[in-house]
This record gives sequence, C-alpha cells and structure tokens, in this order.
Amino acid sequence: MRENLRARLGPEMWERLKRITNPQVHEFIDFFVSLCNPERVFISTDTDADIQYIRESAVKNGEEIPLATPGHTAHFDSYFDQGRDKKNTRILVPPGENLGPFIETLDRERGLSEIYELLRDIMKGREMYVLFLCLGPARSPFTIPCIQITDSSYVAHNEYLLYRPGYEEFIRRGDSFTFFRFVHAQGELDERKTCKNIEKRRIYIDLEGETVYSVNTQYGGNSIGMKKLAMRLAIRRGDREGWLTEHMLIMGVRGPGGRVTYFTGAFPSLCGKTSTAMLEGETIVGDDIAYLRNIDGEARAVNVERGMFGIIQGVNSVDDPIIYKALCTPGEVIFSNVLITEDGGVFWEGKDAPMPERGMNHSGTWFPGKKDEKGKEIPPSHPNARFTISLERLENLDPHLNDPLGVVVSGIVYGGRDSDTWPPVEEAFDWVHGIITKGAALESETTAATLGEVGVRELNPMSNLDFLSIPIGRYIQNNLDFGRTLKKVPKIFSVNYFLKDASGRYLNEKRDKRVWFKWMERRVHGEARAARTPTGLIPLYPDLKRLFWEVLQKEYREEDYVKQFTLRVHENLQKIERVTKIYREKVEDTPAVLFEVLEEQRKRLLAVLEQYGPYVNPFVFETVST
Ligand code: OXD
Ligand code: MN
Repeated sequence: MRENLRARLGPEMWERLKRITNPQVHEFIDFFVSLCNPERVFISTDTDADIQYIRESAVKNGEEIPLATPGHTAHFDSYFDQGRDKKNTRILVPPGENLGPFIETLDRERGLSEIYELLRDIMKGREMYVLFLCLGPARSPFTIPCIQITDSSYVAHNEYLLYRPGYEEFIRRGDSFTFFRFVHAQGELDERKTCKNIEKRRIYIDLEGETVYSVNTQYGGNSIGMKKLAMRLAIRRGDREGWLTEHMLIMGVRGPGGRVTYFTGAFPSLCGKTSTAMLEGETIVGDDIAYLRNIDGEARAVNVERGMFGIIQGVNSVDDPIIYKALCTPGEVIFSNVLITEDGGVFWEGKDAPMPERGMNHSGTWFPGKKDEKGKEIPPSHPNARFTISLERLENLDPHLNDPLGVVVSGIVYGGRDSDTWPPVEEAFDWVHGIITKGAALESETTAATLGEVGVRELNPMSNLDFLSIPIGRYIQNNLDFGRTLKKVPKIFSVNYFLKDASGRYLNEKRDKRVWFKWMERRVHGEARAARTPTGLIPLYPDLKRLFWEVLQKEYREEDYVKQFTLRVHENLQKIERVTKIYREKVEDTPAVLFEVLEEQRKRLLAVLEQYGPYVNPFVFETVST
C-alpha cells in the first residue's frame, strides 16, 4: 500500500506525509487517493507558502474571483445549492439503530457503497488537497485533530480561514490517535465552476468510521467538513465521553468594575446569533460552535473555530460596524453568493450602498427585476449569502480565543424566531427548568439557511436539531446531566428578539439586546432583582429603565415594558401543548422529567389565567432578589 501511495504522491509530497507516523493517516489517504483518482495530491503543511498556494489555486481554478480590494475574492455556488441540504444529509447507521424521526438516517452499508460509487474517479484530472487541522485550540483537552480531503480549493481556503492548522499536531501525536475525517468532492462543474450534478448531492455521516462524505455540492454548510459536518461526529464523541457540542456563540459581557462574564448562546441559523456575539461593547470568542466540558467542576467552553462564516444580508455600518469594516477594507475575505459589481466590488442586500444596475451573482449576469425559471424574482444577493473572515480581523475579539482551557461559562442563553410567545428576556428557575423549558422547548421559524420553505414554526431543541447524531431524548438527558455534575452551575436564560404586537410590529429595536445581556450579567452576580412569573424570572422595570439609560441613553417607557413583558398565557399554553405533543408522540426516549417540568409550568399558567386572564401585566408578579 505504502509503495502505491508514495508513487501517487511523488517525492516532495511523500516527504511531507511521511513526517506523520500514524499508520491510520496513511491508510485513509491511500484509500481515497485510489478511489477518487486525482491527477495530483497536495499535502499541506500549513506554512504560509502552502496556504498561499491554496488561495492562488482557488483563483486559478476559477472557484474564486479576485475583486478590486486586495485580499477579497468571491465565490458562487450553484443556484440550487444555496443552503444546507437536510434531505440528502444522512447519518449512516448499522441495522437496528434508530435515531428517531427527526434525524435522517440511511443503512450504513448501503450509504457507503453509494458514496464510494459516487466518489470513484471523481477527481480525475483534478488536484486533491489534503489538510491537517484542529477543532479547538492547540494542546488543549478540547482539541480534536481532523483531516480534510477535498478537490475544491475554495473549501480548502475556507478551512484555513475558519480552523486552526494541525499538521504539526499530527506529527506531535505520534503513532496512535483518533481523528475526524472529511472527504469532499465537487463532482462535475459547469462553465461557472459550480456543481452540475445537484440531484446527486449527498452528505453522508459515518459515525463508526468518524468520517463524513460530501459530494456534488459546494455550499459551505454542506462542504466545509470542520463546520456543520464535524458537529455530528463531535456530538457522538461527546456522548461517549461526557461533554457537549453545542450550536452556540461564546461571548464576554462586561460588568461593573471591568469584570467580564462569559455567556454561550444557542440560536438557530439566521436568528441573530452572530449579531449577538458581536454586541457593541462586549467581546466575541465565537459565533457558531462551542464545545463544553466540565473541568474541575466548572463549565468551560471553547470556540472550535477561529473564523466566521457569517450571513451577510443586512450587515451595515450602523448595526454591525466592526464586521462591516472588516468586509470593506483590504484583507482576506471570501464572499459567497453576493453580487459582484462591474467595478470589482460587491453588493449585498442591506449594505449601505445604492443597488447597482447590473452585476454578476449566483444566477449569472444579474439586473434588477431578473426572474428565475419559476418566475421568482432573483435578489441581488442570496438571503443566505456569506462571508468568511478570520476572527483576528475583529477589534472586539476576546483575548481568550486560544486559551486551551477556554472560558468559564456563567450563563447560557436560548433564543429563536418567535413572534408571539416568549418575553424579550427571562431567566429559568434552575438548570433543569432551563434545559427543558428554554432549550428543549426552543421553537423557531425556518430560514434561508436551509433549503425549503421559510417561516414555518418548528421545534429546534437547543437550536441543534439539524446537527444531532444521537436520539433527541438522549441529547436532552446529556444536557441535564452536564449541569448536575457541575459545582458552579451556569444560569439559563431565554431571549426573544422577534416578539411582535397584535398588528405585527416588532416590540423591540435591534440594539435593545445590549440591555438584556447587561441584565443577565447582573443576575449572574446577584446584582439585579427579578419578578417571578409562571414561566421564569423577568427583569423589574426600574432596573431596565436604568440599564436602558446607561447602555443606550434611551428613555425606556413603562408602557413599553408592559407590552414587552406582558405574560401571554394562551400562547405559552399552546406552546406547551405543541412541544409536549411532539415529545410524547414522536420522541421515544424523552426523559420523563421533561413532561413533569412542562406540566408544572402549565399548571402555574392555568392558575394565573384564572386570576388575571390571558394577558398579564408584569407588575402583578412578586419580586425576588436572587
Ligand atoms: C451556519 C448555519 O452556517 O447554522 O452557521 O447554517
Ligand atoms: Mn450555525
């Protein structure tokens, strides 16, 4: 085997690979070199020269188009490849394994033979890039070494912007260690260098081999192995080893006297996760994926990434000044599915710039009013258009990004796209109440981050449903257990940025979330009071009035407080009914405590309904100090 691989790599690349002594690495690469049959193999050693080679290849291959601003490039995915493909993303399972109705699965043997067939000779005439990377900071208990094989220099380029290099780590770890494996192939490309065989798009996750296959797709959420694909492998590993992989931002919130308190936050895609991580005046550790471990009784979290694959729609200089600056100044940025203007700039919806008259986008040449085959108007940029940047570009980057032990988590926040039920901010009574009523009961309206209809309200436990690789009940149980083993248990909160009044108007401004985080920070330190409602603990009006003034210099009116924090009893009862029904009817392994906690909440709501009616003024609730 080695002889064959050696011959395929040639002396220079073989020398590079040889320094890694783990025979499993050699076997893995050998297998896929033989199967995919590339013309050349590039073993990357993470040096500046190697990364530069990948950047240049992306432009030379036509996968990225250089723009006028130095360091900026733009990439297009096929018109039909603009989001995560949930239907064709399958967990491969052995006969008899059942992951429940929300997780798409496929028989392992069948899936592997299908994917091997699709991969056979798929890289003929192409270059294969082999990258060694790390999820998490180097030399940390959180670190997971990974190999990404891809024939897309765009994917390879993204991996280097988003993840930490790992070639030296692979050498350092010696002969025997496990690693995650990702194999991606674009398949046939059209003249615009986008995937042609979308109907054969497949993303198969083999838990047993800790390997993910992704074929006939380029969209980052389907193709960049370390991102959403690795989450499934990590959830499985964490399940075995007792730690959590969460779809969560990590941020530092500043409190009085210069203290910084760390929060994680779970929000479904396109529900304000990145803008929360980027809150003015606070610091960002990560905006998408956190691993959480119990280290000496403390909940510690790391960002397993070091870059951002962010949604660009709506990014503007007023709401997102720091990202906006990074996107509009020289430096490395990969734009995907935005509009390239005739002067080599970019435009996206919501940018503070006039709409161009023409340009090039994911549909080809674009002009205002252009329609697709179905008569649907094509916007200048796709709602799920993205940018990739290194977190190092951000002025608000937290100094602990690369800390091997991560940060201590004091608060966990859950939020979804909810127009009518939850108040803007609320604290759970305790860990179990929070995990159940805030995390496991999280609902959100679907968005453009996945293919399919948008605006449909769906249950999305911990905003992690799309990435689960273990049965939901077990995942919820793991979350419950995690809190039980901690000496210092984080507080759990919910936020709702999308609450509307009866006429459909948002009840809050975008910037109000800065106040909710300051209130939560004070709660963590026992420095703010709260009112006890049937669903949790809400802020008191005088505290918010003061914080609104301190943080935003905004006059916060009592009538606004009343509208925002009115308890919507029927809506909450309906939510409990919807959520309970799903867990009762569809999820076989729901922990019994979930039903108990929701039932207690239902009873509290019914008692309040009887006393005060369906809309309850927040001033009626009793004040508690801690
Ligand atoms: C993402 C997503 O790309 O959740 O972060 O879709
Ligand atoms: Mn995400």
